Amino acid sequence: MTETVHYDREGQIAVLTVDNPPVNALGHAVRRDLVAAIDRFEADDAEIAVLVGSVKLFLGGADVSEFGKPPRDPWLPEVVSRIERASKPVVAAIHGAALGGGMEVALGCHYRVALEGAKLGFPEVKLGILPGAGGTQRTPRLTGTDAALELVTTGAPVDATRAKVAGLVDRMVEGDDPRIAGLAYAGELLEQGAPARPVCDMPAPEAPARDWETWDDELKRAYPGEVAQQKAARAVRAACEMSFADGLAEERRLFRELMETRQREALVHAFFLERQVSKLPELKGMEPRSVDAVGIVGGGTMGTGIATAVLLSGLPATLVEQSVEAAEAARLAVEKNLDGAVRRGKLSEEVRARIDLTTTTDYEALSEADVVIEAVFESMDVKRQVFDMLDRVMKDGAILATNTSYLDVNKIAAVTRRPADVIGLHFFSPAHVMKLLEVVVADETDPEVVATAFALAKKLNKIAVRSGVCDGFIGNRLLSHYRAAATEMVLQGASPYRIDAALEGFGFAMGPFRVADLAGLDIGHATRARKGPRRGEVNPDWDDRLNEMGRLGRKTGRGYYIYDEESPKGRLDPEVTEIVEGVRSDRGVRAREFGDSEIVERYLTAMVNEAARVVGEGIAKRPLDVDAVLLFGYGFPRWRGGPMMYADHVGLATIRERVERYARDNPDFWQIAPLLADLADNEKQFKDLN
Ligand code: 3H9
Repeated sequence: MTETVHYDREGQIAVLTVDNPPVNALGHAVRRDLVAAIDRFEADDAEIAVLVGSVKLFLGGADVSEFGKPPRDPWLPEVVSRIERASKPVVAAIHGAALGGGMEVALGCHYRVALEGAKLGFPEVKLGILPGAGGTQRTPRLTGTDAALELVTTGAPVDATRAKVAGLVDRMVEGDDPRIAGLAYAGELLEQGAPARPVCDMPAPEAPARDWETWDDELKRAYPGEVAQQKAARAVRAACEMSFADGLAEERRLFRELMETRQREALVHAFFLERQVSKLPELKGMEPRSVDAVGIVGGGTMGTGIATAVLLSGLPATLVEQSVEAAEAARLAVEKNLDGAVRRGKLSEEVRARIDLTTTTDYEALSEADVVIEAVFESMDVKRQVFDMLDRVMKDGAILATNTSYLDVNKIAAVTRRPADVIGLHFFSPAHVMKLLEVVVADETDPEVVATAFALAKKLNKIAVRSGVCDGFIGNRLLSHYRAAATEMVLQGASPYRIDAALEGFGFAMGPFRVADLAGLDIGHATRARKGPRRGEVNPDWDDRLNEMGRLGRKTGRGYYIYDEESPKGRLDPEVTEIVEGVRSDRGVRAREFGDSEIVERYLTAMVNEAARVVGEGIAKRPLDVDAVLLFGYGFPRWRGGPMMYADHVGLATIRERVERYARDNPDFWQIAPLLADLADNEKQFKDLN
């Protein structure tokens, strides 16, 4: 049995060091060893103890991988109480981070010192739960109720300085060694004869300055559909209105309720899939190539967004444009993005002053780049010309990437003498903000190049998902399919506004027609012109009509919605309703009613069915890759875990039955994906394929 908490002495001070890499999660062994270490401290003649973390942080919280499994004693609340009940004082010395259960352990200690730069907080709500080891009871006793509500309901950590101001820690010190900081503070406390000081004995907190109803209303508004935030607030309320022991029991009850929810399951799935997407069997043991300089070709919205993302990661970037004017315009666009990053607090003024984009019209300037990302006009001819040029100037071993959103990467690779070094890197706009990056692996792409793309994505702070080559890759292929399902519903009688509202009610950031307005109706128009309607797809004549009228969406102030000063976020347009009704009557369609649940079901069923095809064809390696694409690039609600998890929750037999039912009206469009049929037949789930 390995020991996860080491015990040693410095004079009269006992030092308890938690050592459970990589993040000192409070799994069963650590909980057990913490109790043993406190027992030893009590039996020892040491007069005070310091608790520190050995890895890069103090404690990362409960071990999330234990969620949903049978609990094992001792539970974290008992561990925290055991520390708190120690007869001699215990000091927490926090560096790096104290999160969730980790922060709760710190609150069980009698004194807290945090090192500059440490992050402290309660991310539990982001996992669909609430602090379940006394965090909702002890925090308000230290910080007051409003600050505690802010901490536990947003899940956002605060830095050591703010933690000190809020009263979450007693001290904030400079330095980088928590042991030294802890020993110094403990030495002082010893000299003062400071006693154990349990937070549970402190007076119950007052009601919040903003009353409970206001808090409740605000949480409902800020987190529509989610339950954890409101329950976390109820637990804090219990701290104000009950004894400490009863408050703890109430916290436990609410915690257990949340543990049983699908939201919790979905959010934990999202937490792990952020990390699992980059763990591909084909990359095991593969060393990525080193990337010290990045080139970008094309200074439009995508190119400048990508250049911004590269610069924000600390890598130098060189951007090639066709003319001096275009290069200058690109430089200005990147500067604007960087200034925006400073305003949003993503970049310090000091670092901002040091970074600068190199722009040029000369491809030779890319000859030393390790990776070049092409982001020129979406045309095979233009892309092939660019790749021909890149093939001539780039050094051996450099990676040639295309940001195409649907073109065949194999055909682009084929113009070069080095197809093994060619890959797709599909960024989403705005590229310096959006988390998702589709890594499109062509037939001849070298696995080392794939590994480098994943390493670069990490450096750029992106979530990379592997996709095979097909029209639209994973994300846009699904999008065009579920958009088609929405179009079919409009033709049959649902208004675009009703569809948007129903899907936003489900939790999507935006409904499909709002998204179309944002992207520009000309984009959808061009895509349809290129591909023509696919099996069973309704051609949305009204879209073409709006397009002809110059109503291209947000950028022209009118699309499906009207955007003006009065309604910057868009308001309904009766003219659109008229146009749609005109199309229905031209086609002899008698409109029928659609309820919200039918809208949501049809839309998601189309998404799931096409996703099953994408997985079945090997375009996505695993269902979780699809979930990641939809969560991080297409506004799917995180607390629902993604379309594949949604399908597993609904049941694949039900999804199949829906497809069969819809197929009665439109059998071409609603063809069941073989993988979906197969899983439903065998009573399996998508998650079995992860
Ligand atoms: C809680 O505490 C509930 C209590 O209130 C109540 C209890 C009764 N568990 O992110 P990284 C893994 S809820 C298990 O790349 P970084 C992670 O999967 C918990 N595993 O590192 C990855 O594994 P792999 C509240 C965890 O340096 C590896 O560690 N706490 C956990 O970029 C490295 O992770 C949180 O929500 C965990 N808690 O960031 C904190 N955390 O190598 C969640 C990480 O196999 N964690 N792993 O892919 C984080 O925010 C970041 O991981 C952290 C480090 C900031 C700590």
